[in-house]
Amino acid sequence: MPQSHVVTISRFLVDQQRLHPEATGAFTSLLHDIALAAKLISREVTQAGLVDILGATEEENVHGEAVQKLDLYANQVMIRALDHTGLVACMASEESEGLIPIPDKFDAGDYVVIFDPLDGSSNIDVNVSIGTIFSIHRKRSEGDRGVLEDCLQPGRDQVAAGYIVYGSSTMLVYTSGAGVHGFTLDPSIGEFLLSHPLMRIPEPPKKVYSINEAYYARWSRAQQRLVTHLKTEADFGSRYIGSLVADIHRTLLQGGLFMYPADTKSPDGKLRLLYEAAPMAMIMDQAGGRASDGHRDIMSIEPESLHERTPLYVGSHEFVELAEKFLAEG
Ligand code: FDP
Repeated sequence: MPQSHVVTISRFLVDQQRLHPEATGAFTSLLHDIALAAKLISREVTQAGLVDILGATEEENVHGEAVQKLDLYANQVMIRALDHTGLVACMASEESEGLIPIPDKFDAGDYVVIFDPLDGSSNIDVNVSIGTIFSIHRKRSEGDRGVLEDCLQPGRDQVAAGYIVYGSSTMLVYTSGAGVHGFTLDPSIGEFLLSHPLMRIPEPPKKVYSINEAYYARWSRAQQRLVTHLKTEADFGSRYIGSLVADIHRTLLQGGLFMYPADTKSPDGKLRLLYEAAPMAMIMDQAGGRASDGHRDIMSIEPESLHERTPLYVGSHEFVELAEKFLAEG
């Protein structure tokens, strides 16, 4: 069906900025820079099968996982898109152990950007959707440049969060606290076009749970009971891609419950609070859903370290509450 009008992400961001007369335009530019990085990463991801770029490098990231070449590329693209703009106070990334400072030769700004440049990277070689996740805070320390404490802020203090999913099409989904908006990349013109304004998790939701069920034996009794309940009594179906951005994107569009619980091997779960759980929590919250660590809201957790992990239960409000109820019963 022909569109009556086409809204590019640039146009949309400028229109949003106009709703806030006090805005300086810095935030609009920052999101614009992230959208540019997304296009560069998307180009490389879609060409990955064509060029000799696949396969792990010799290096390991700070979690001891094999780093794939595209991870390094995506990390560099994000850093280079943001470090020289004068908008960013400091950055942190899954691929870097410590804080990523803004080089002295560039001005620093007010925003702190934390990202996972290429999440789900074990899926690259098998052509499964992967993604970039970002979380934006305002610097709260006094100095000119950001410090670690600026990154260790709870999810509720995020000023924006989003992800890009590199799937059958590339989509950028973000919120700055006024709803969740999705843009699809039109590769023929190189523009993100508004395709999903004001996204809401469907009500009633699709009854789908998403978890790596192969870890069943490592779960707590309560977790085992929850999943048994969902499939035997509550009549749920199951979907698990094993790529967080893709699993969350499906959950946002259709409803359901995504879980990555604590288990005997990973007592704090596997997923990272600052650049996986917290940004997804803000998106879900803004879309009418919820995110929890099984006991408390992800948005309320005060982080203690950059790469801290958390169990994650995210998706439709009623399903996250159901999970919390089972876990509380022990
Ligand atoms: P990956 O290891 O491929 O990078 O946090 C990383 C992540 O993928 C998530 O994207 C995904 O949801 C999860 O790990 C999958 O973990 P399991 O293989 O343990 O299910």
